[in-house]
Parts: sequence; C-alpha cells; structure tokens
Amino acid sequence: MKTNVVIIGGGPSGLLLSQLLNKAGIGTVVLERRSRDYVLSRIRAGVLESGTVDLLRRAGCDARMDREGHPHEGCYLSTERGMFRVDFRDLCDNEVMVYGQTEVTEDLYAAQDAIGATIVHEAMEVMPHDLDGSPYVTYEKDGETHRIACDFVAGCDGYHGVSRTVIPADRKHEIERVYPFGWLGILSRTKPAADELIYANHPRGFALASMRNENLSRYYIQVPMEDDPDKWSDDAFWAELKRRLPDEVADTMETGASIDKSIAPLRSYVCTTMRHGALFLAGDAAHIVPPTGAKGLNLAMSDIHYLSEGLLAWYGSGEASGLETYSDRALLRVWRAIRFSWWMTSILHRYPQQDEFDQRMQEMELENLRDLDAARRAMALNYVGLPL
Ligand code: FAS
Ligand code: PHB
Repeated sequence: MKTNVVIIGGGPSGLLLSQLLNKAGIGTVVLERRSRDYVLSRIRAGVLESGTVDLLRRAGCDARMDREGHPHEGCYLSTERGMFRVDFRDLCDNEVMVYGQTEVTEDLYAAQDAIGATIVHEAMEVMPHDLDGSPYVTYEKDGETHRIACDFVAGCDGYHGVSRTVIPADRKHEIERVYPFGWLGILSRTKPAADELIYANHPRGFALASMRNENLSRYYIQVPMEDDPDKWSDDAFWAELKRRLPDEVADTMETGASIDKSIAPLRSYVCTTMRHGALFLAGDAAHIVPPTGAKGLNLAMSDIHYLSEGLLAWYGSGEASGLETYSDRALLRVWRAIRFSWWMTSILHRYPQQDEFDQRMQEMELENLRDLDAARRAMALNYVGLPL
C-alpha cells in the first residue's frame, strides 16, 4: 500500500488528524492496536477548551457536541474557608465545553466512517521504518505482515506507544515529574453534585466533582499512588468524597453505584523532540500532564492543529515551514500547559512530605485566587485555553 500520511494510533489525536487531512484530500491510513469497541470503552477527559471546540467544528464533528455538550462559564474552588467561583465569562469572556472524551472519539469515528477513511483496528507490531529516507510502516494483521509506503508518519499512539521509542536516545531529551499520589475516579448514573466543576483542597486530600451530563457524574479523590481501586467500596468512596467537598454540597448530593472505578497515576512528562525525520509525535506520545488542569486531551488537539496546518501547507504549496517549526510551536504551548497543570496540582493536593511552610504557601495561593480578580483572571485564561 502507499498513502500520504500513516497515523499510528486511533485515539482522539490520530482520528482528528485523519479527519482534517482527509477533508483536504490528503490520504491517510490509521493503524490502531486495539479494537474500536475497546478504544470507545475508555473513560478519560471531560472538559474541552474553546480552541478544541473550534477544531472539532472545523473537522465537522460538532453536531452532537452542540446538542449534548454543556458550555460552562466558570468553576468552583473549595478550601476549608469555603467555596468560591472563578467566572470565565466575567474574567476573560470565554467558556469551556463539558463533553466526554469518549463522546469526542465516537463522533470522530462517525465522521471518519462518513468519509470512508481507512482505519485498521487490531493492527499489531506497528513499526515505522527509514524515517530519514523513504518512510514506510509495517504491521501484522490476520497472520500477515503488511507494509505501507508513505511521505510522513504521525505518532499519535499515546504514552505507551511505539513512535517515541524509534527516536534514537541521542536525538531526544525527556523531562519528567512523577507525583506522589494518584486519582481514584468513579463514574455514576447520579445527578451531578453541582452545576459546575468543584476543585477541592482539603486536609485529607484533593477531590474533584465533575460530570458528563445531568444524569452522569464523574468524581475523583486523591489517593496514595500505590492504592488499589478494588480496595475501595462505593460506600467508602462516597464517604471520603463527602468529607472533602463543602458541607452545602456533600449534604445534598446524590450517590449511587459506580459504573467505572479506576486509579490514574499523575505525572508531567515532555519529550522535547516532537519530530524525527518523517515522524511527527502528537498528543500523549509526546507529553503527559496531571489531569488537574484538564489539559491532556486539549493539548493533543492543539498539537494536531499545528501538525495539520503544516501538512496542509506542504501538500498544498510545498511550503515546509509549518512542518519545520512544528516541534517548537507545539512545545511552546505544551510547556505553558505543563506549568498550569503543575500549578493547579501543587495548590490543590496534599503532598506526603509537605511541611507547615508548604502548607501556608498553598493556602496563600488559594486566598490570592479568592481575593484577587487578577489572580483569578490568570487562572481563567489558562483553564479555558490559551490562544492557539
Ligand atoms: P491516546 O492514548 O488517547 O490514544 C493513543 C492510541 O494509540 C490508543 O488508542 C492506543 O490503543 C493506540 N496505540 C498505542 N500504542 C500503539 C501501537 N504500538 N500501535 C498502534 N496503536 C497504538 N485528560 C484530561 O484532559 N482530563 C482527564 O480527566 C484525563 N483523564 C485521563 C485518565 C486516564 C486513565 C488516562 C490514561 C488519560 C487521561 N487524560 C485526561 C489524558 C487523555 O485524555 C489523553 O490526553 C488523551 O487520550 C490523548 O489522546 P491521544 O494523544 O490520542 O492518546
Ligand atoms: C473529568 O470530568 O473527567 C475531569 C474534569 C476536569 C479535570 C479532570 C477531569 O481537571
């Protein structure tokens, strides 16, 4: 086979890239290791920046999002001194869209089906070759080895993918921070505890009250990184979550059976080489953020904005600058999101080695946000998404 761009990974970044390129007449083949059902069974992000919403509109994947998504013009922060609101509309005249990553992925798959895009599921042993010469990608399926010649390879295969591993160690520089805790998350068919998200700093640890729709709630509590989700009964989870949320919320919230329960580790990671010859990394394949700032999915989308722009210019007019500057342009925004996600994590979580001074500084960061419009505006601008 031959195509213009082979995309490794059929998650949100790979599918969005395939959609944007195919709409411009550029040929792609998406190679996804898992089945479609498995990909669609993942429960991950829940908040879309306004830039991501615009990208999905451009891709023609906005109809269901507009019908079923929920625009949010603010969120709450909660401390022992009580809850206060960060008003995105008032502070930066913007909003976010609460719409699950699962739904985004489903909409992208539907759009890809509608244009007859080529997506190979259960493609095993995917491997890019000859990235500095005549690129091609091989994979195994139904007992046969397949080979696709291409101009470029997009590594959209997530943190545990193959793409980043083919960049020689002397050509990549990796920076990482692993946090000393995880997030135990549950999904339940219950009415959300509040009309907007609540990020809570509590002496027992962080908690987040989020949602997918008016009958589907998403909650998280900070737990030790070695904790086991099976050790947590639903009742134990609800009791701990209520201890950490403001009384006026905990006393009235609806609880119920969990339909998903898992622990996500928290890390900040950047591979500062997002290009190697004909290979371009995008999304979690290149960077990871703690979910505190709701940036993971949105960063993957902004990478695809820059990469698709570069590829469209190349195929449209032979203009190479977008591809040549892709890594630097994407990383500028990545580092801003890495900082914001680290900052949100640092002011909202209890760190095992935290001493009294650290504790006071954390409290003052939150009081700064409670009392100063300027501090809340800086948070709002980052939370809704810096300009692309
Ligand atoms: P993805 O990991 O989504 O997709 C990569 C795809 O590549 C997968 O389908 C995988 O099967 C495939 N693949 C991997 N290796 C392959 C190979 N060798 N060959 C072929 N295919 C291969 N972000 C938020 O903003 N908020 C959240 O609350 C949040 N929660 C998260 C919870 C969890 C448990 C995880 C893991 C992530 C969470 N994230 C969250 C971040 C998440 O949303 C990612 O940022 C987002 O999925 C990134 O999308 P992709 O870059 O497409 O990577
Ligand atoms: C979610 O709803 O899953 C969610 C929302 C905001 C975050 C993280 C996760 O910061």
